[in-house]
Amino acid sequence: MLIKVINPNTTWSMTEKIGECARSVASVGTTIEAVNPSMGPASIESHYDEALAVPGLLEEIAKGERDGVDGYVIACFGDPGLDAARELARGPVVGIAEAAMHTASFLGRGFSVVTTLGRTRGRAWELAARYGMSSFCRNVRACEIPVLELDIPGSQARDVITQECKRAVEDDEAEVLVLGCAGMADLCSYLSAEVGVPVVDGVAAATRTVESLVALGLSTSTRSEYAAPGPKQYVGALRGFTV
Ligand code: 2AL
Repeated sequence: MLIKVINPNTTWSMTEKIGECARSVASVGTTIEAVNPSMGPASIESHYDEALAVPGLLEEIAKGERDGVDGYVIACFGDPGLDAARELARGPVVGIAEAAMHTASFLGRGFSVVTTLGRTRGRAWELAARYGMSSFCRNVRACEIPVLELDIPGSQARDVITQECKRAVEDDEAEVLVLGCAGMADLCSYLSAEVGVPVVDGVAAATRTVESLVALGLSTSTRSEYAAPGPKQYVGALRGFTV
């Protein structure tokens, strides 16, 4: 089975970390191809970043279709381009926020999301509502750590995130924690041991979810909304996206 894990930002060190995490949970016999787009923002921390990350992400989905990929993970907590990716791909496509939130809902009555910048909290709340997770999501907490700081050796990021996770358990009465950024994937077991509640990393959860769907022979319905987009001309810088 070939699963393509797409980091929609263009920072290769983060892509490597995400790939290692996905490989560490994948079954024997599953190949993980971890990639990032060749164009787009270095990190995704605003609606602007998110919008401009999507064309490069869709280019990777289109390439994956030519390469016979069985399923895809979108490894950014805003789940950018998820609906569009589902229209292009034959196999299942799962975002890390949706996989993490659904997984957390199996493990306790309420979870808190611990994320990077405060300005991304609105998107996380919006996704919780979209995925039917509003009654499980107790809070979305920000550490005010920029995404790329997670990759700097010796930064205070791990300590700040640990403290925020402890506050989530105390103040929100969260029974489960959800990591709000793909760049936090490597902190999952450390945080779980430190804080004493299950901590869900979306990269691992989405990788296993895609694996399960493929193994079950299940893929996105093409019945209506997720049917392949109709033929249309795209012009200017987007002319390569004409279908
Ligand atoms: C993210 C993420 O997962 N990757 C990225 O570039 N930005 N999300 C976030 N909330 O910071």
